[in-house]
Amino acid sequence: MTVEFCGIELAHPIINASGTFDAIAARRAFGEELIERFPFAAFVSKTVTLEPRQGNPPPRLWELAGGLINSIGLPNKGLRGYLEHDLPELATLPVPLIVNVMGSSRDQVAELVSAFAAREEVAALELNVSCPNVETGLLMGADPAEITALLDRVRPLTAKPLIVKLTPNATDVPAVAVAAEHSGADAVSLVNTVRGMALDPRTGQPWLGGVTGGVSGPAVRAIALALLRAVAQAVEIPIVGMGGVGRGADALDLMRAGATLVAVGTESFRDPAAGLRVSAELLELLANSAV
Ligand code: RRO
Repeated sequence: MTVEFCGIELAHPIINASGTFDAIAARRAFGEELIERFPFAAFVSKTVTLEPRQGNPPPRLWELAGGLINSIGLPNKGLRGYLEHDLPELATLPVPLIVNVMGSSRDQVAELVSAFAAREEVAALELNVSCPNVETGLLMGADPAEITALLDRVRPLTAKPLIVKLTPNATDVPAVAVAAEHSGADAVSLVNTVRGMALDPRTGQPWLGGVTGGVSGPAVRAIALALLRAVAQAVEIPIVGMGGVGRGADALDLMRAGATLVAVGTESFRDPAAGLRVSAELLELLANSAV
């Protein structure tokens, strides 16, 4: 079952959520077998920023009954390090590469978009305007006017598909999606994580080094489904749905609500091959149902 997404042909509708699957580390840990049977139809890389970042202080994760709270804080090698070390290796993956970028100003995002516009290894760009763990990212993606200003600035810089990743932590998520569509976004993806917090049971103080974090996993599935349906009713551009997908049935739900592609995130931490299982289950369900 091939799927067309923004002019890119994919073998099936299941991709990874940015930052939840490290293809380079997976290759080291599991060998070429994982690469030959790659779990996703496209690979979305972890967010790249202009300058290298250390990320947030530990602890960075809290496990919930229904998922995780993360406060990772975008550790990455920065644009130059990514181009030099990661891009050559990611370009050898057997699937199209989508690079996720984030800046704390329009100029920073513009510099990142321009740099990747020139790289033929990159099939599409995902603009992360929705990280819950950096104040500026949250503000950009919560305000339709800010999304319009951002797209007006970066849209002319590349012919590659631009996917805007939406936060659920906004008053009016469909309004942000409409602003993205009107300013030339090719697709939107949702949801990034839902802001949450955990206390250390021994001290009563915040557990995470970043104090608050982003909730993901089964705990957010119903939130993602409702927001996806609302966004699908507001825009015509394709949607990448994500939020607590662990089975083919979860992916089918998001597709029924309007998603063209579905991303697996937190489930890949438990099972790095989860994408393969979800896509096999989804294809079976699609074969047996009139969607
Ligand atoms: O790195 C993170 O803390 C992070 C990012 Br960039 C994001 O977009 N979503 C998230 O839950 N964590």
